[in-house]
Amino acid sequence: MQTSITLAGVLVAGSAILVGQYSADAVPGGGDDGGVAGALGADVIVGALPAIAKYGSVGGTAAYALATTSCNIGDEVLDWYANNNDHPVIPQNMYVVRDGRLEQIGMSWLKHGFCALQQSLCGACQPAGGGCPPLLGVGCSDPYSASLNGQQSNLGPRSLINAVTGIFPYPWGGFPPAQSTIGRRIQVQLDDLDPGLNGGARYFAEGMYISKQDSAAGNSWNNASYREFNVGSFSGGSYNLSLVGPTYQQKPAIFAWQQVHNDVDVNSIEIPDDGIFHVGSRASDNGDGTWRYSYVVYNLTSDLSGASLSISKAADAVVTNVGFHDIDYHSGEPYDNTDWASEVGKDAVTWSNGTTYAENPDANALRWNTAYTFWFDSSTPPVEGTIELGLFKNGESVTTTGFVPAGAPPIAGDYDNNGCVNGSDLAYALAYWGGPEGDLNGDGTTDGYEIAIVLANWGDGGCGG
Ligand SMILES: [Ca+2]
Ligand SMILES: [Ca+2]
Ligand SMILES: [Ca+2]
Ligand SMILES: [Ca+2]
Repeated sequence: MQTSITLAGVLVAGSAILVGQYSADAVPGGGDDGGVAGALGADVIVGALPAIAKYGSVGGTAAYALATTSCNIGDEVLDWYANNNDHPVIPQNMYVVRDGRLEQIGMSWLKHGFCALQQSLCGACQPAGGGCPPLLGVGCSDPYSASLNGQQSNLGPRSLINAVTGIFPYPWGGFPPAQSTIGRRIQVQLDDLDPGLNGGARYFAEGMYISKQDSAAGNSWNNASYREFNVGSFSGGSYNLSLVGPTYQQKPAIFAWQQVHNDVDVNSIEIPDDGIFHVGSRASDNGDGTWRYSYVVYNLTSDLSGASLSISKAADAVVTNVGFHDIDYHSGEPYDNTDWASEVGKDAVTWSNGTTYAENPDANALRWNTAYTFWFDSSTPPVEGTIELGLFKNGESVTTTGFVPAGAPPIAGDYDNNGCVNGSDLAYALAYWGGPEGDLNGDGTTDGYEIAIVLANWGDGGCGG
């Protein structure tokens, strides 16, 4: 297998500590995303995503489940008790990269762990017991098949989990029974998979574990991994999906965007006493005098959650085609799925859910293990600038950097610097006639050449002459 080729863009230089199985099936993550591999304490990761199960569709919504093999790469035994909250919970997601950006297109409820085999996917295992004990030994791995992760009776809601602490009420209740076929499983729209509607698209599945022991040890930064899949033929009410290539360990699927488009910039925000966001940005030339700006904000473990995104811009950057894509909760989760509204201001483009936590705790927030996508076109090329993320539960905000629209380049002949060329600038050129002030071509004088520039650029910048 030629995995060494695909590794180049993923393994960061200087990432000396590698864990996991370095093979055609898995690419080990390193300590480059906010933590140190092999940290002390219990440390669960997703070592492999080996299979997908499919369940047909209802009304255009298809259901799938993703097999996940976890590893304990820490130095303490990891609790895995089924009948209390001392066990991991396991969300599964799907994403697509199309039209130059990554979008989350599928989301499941949480599979609750219920005993662990003691296998050796990630290396030497010190078994914590025989058979399937309620513990995962140091160095050991535990496989959950796709059908187990799709077992509706053992899937619980995301909304009860604090992703920072890994704590949730157990037993949980008060939710409607699972709808047959699609309830609680990864739900994805058939239109998002249809090859006729998604030419050139690439697809990625993501699995994650949350465990309160792993969280308490400060080891939850590495709990998501992703793997590519292909969309095949249609049968039994949905598309057949096949996983391809390695599992990228300890990296959420936002890094697949960077894998497909190497001009994606990803920066991480670690909020003290809360969790981690990854913020990706990309700017590409549309070839028609405009640039497309795309942003993905992925909440890995923040309980505060996101409520708004603001992209700084130069005042004269003309912004059009503003877009937004979220992922809708389902199967009885309490959350509102209303899309965020956008506003193009003078100095920023902003999306917001338009409310506060106090007003509506179930508003559409960017909660843990979800990615929202934002985009627009601008008349100007990119510079590095400020991206501000508003936090839902405390109303504060955090910032990082990424590609943002620069100001318009100066127009030759715009002597009064008002962004356009017209009679005012012609008057300047005539006033400068014969002298060095106003010279545009380095010959030390303002003459017919400068008048010609003013006339050639007449009306540029939008003042219409
Ligand atoms: Ca971990
Ligand atoms: Ca929505
Ligand atoms: Ca002017
Ligand atoms: Ca001149």
